[in-house]
Amino acid sequence: MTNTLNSRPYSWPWDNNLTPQNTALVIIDMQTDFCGKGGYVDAMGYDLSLTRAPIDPIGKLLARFRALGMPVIHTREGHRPDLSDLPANKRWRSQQIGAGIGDPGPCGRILVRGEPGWEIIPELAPLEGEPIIDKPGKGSFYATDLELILKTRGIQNLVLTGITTDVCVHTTMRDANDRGFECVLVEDCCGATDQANHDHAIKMIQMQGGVFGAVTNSESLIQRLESL
Ligand code: C5J
Repeated sequence: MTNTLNSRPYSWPWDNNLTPQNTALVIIDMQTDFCGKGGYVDAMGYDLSLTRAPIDPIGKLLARFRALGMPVIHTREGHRPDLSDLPANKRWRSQQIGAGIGDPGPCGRILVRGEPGWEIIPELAPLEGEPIIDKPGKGSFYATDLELILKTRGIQNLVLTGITTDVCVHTTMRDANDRGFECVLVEDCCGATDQANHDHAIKMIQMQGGVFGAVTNSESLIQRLESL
C-alpha cells in the first residue's frame, strides 16, 4: 500500500499530511443544468457526453470518502427566483447563446434555485449531513460560507471534482489556493464543455511547480486513501 499519491507535478499534499479529518471531497455543480438533457449546457448546444463523463468516477470516489467517514461537500450554481443576485451582464451573455439564465426551459427556469434543472443529479445526490454550498458565481467561495465551514472543521486539503473543469472547478481551485488550502484536481472526475479547454485547464495547474496545486486521477487517489 502506497502512502504517497501519484500526482503531478508533485506528490500531493505538499507535506504528505493527509488524514481522514483534514481532507474533503468537493463536488462542484453536478446539476442537471450542467450535465442533463434539457439543461443549461444542453440548451447552449454543447456535447453532454463531456460533462457526463465524470459521473461514474465521482460516484466511485464519493463512495470511498463516505465509507471512510471523510468530509464531502457539494456545490450548486444558481440564482434566487427573483434574480436579484444575477448580474445583468451574466444574464445578457447567457441570452446571447440562447440559454438565458432565469428563462423557462425543459428543466424549468435555467439555473434558478428550486427548479428541476438546478438540482444535483440523482446519481450523486447529497446525503443528510453533507454540506451543500449554494453559490451565485463560478467560484465556490464568492458570497458563500464555504471557507467558514472548512476552517471550522479543520479541513486543509481539498480534492476537487465536478464541472466544468475550466470554469467553476478552476475558479474554485484558484480561490482556494489563494486562501492557503492545498488542492488536488482529479482529472477523470472533471469535465468541460470543450475537451481542449479541459486539457489546457489541467496543464495550467502544473505550471510553476504546481501554481494552483496538483493533478491526479481517481484510481491513484482511491489507492492512497486505502493507506490512511
Ligand atoms: C459554468 C460551471 N460553466 N459550473 N458553470 O457556467 O462551470
